[in-house]
Order: sequence, then C-alpha cells, then structure tokens
Amino acid sequence: MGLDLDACISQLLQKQLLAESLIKEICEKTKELLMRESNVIHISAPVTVVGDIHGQFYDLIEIFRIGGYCPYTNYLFLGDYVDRGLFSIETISLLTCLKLRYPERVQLVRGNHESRAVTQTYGFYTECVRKYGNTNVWHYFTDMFDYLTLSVVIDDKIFCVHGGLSPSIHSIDQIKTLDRFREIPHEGPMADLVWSDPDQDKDEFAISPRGAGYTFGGEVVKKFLHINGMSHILRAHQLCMEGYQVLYDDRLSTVWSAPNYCYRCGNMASILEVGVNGERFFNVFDAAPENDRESSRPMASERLENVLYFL
Ligand SMILES: [Mn+2]
Repeated sequence: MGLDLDACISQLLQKQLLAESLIKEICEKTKELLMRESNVIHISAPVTVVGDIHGQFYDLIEIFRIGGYCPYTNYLFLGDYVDRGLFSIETISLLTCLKLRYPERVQLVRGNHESRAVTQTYGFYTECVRKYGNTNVWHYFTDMFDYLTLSVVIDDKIFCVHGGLSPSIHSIDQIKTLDRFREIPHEGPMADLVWSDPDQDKDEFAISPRGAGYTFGGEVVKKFLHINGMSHILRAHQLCMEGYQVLYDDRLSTVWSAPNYCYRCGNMASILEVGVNGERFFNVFDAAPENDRESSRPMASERLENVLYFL
C-alpha cells in the first residue's frame, strides 16, 4: 500500500494524530526529499511567508483560512514549528505532510527549535512522550530536522532565513557549501543563520544575549545585500507585538506568526504575502478563537523570562 498523504492531511486538519508507524514512513520519505534540496532554495513569487508557529496548531489552521490552502497558495515557512505551544506534533506532522505532498509549493526552513537539544527543554520532547507513550516520534522528527534547508531566495531579490546573518558568511554561495545534515552546532555559520537577530542600536556584529548567534546592524545588512545583489532580508525568530517589524530603511523585516504567543503574550501575528513584482503585504491576524476553548495552560511566570530570550 502506498502512503495516502491526502488522507493524512485531512486527518491532521481535524487535529487527529497520525499513527507512529505512519510518522516513521513520512519522516523517512521527507528526508529523501530534503536531502536533494540545496542549502539555499531559489523560488519565485507569489509566495506567502510564515514566521514562528511554535506548536500553536489552531493558529496554523487560521493561517490557511486567511492565506489560502495548499497548493492554491505557495508557502514558505521560516522555522520554529515546535516547542512552547500545546500542539507541536500536530503542527509538524501537518507541515511535513504538506511538504511531501506539494514539494515545489511548500518550503520548510530550519529554525533554532528544530534541534534535539532545544526540543528536549522547550516542550516537543515531553509532548511526544505524553501523546505517544515513548520517544520514537521525537526521534523520527528530530532526525528529519537535520535535513531541513537553511535558507530560501525569492526571485533573486529577497534572502529568507530563520534568524539572521553570520560574520563568517559574506556571500550566498558560502551558505551552499555548508554541511547542514547534522544537529545545529553551538557556534559557527549554521548556528548563526538560525540564532542571530538584528540590533538597531549597532552597525556591525556583536555578541548576542541569547548565548548563540550574533546581533547585527544596518551596515552588515547593507553590505550583505550589496555583495549578493539583493534588496531585502526576511526572517522570523523574534516576537513582534504588531506581528511584524520592518528595519533599516526597509532592508530587513521580521515576520512573526504565533498570535498571543504562549497563550499569554497578547501580541498580534502576521503572514507576509510577496507578490510577483516583489511587493510585500503583511496580513495581520489575532489568535484563533479555538485557543480559548482548549484548556491552554498558561506558563509559570518564572519561565516567561526564558521564553522571551529563546523565541
Ligand atoms: Mn527562533
């Protein structure tokens, strides 16, 4: 029997978990698919770009309601699918099925949470044990995470990554030569791409308060865009109360797609629609009403400080 991805997708859209054996098969097939993809995937607009989701499954469904369903809308997801929210498994299961079903229309970039180390601390590992009774599903997904791409370029003009730039990467071609098929290292260019943040108060690279990656300023962005002949950097990774943020004279933007983050931050979220002429439109939305019906456990306040650092 072949794998019936449409059946899997419709089961997941009803928020029903897939069997462990199915997850295993889906992750194996997805690894084979991702293995053939470059560290830098070139795509064309129109595409709708989605930032951090963090297991907020009801809000992911809201994104499809607002932005359109696959494959009628092309999607680029910028990482941090798991941890923090209550439904990391449902979220990553659905996104993986969609990638496998529509490989040219769905792109999944790796975030700093798509890692064994981080998911053992921030919820995904625990959720797998709680919902499946063992760690198998966590192993299948985290093994698959090692194959996710690191970046996407839209129409040779917009560079997309989860976190940001790296002091050891000057040109896009350097990204293409990285060996990405591994756990995210603690330091080096691959870590920087998933961990770094812009800092409006600086011009150059500086030590990041996150303890991984760097902060980078407007001069770094200008230089990177110039060297690579591009006009914009698009990234996720940082909570934006309005759902998005545009910096450095419109050279960089952050898209954040988890409304009312951790069911308590009170923030808006957005998805970014990139049109065929490069025009960008942030479609802003609030938390889906279904979140309230679920017994969403608020986080203990002593953990919130960590939350704000490890977005
Ligand atoms: Mn992140």
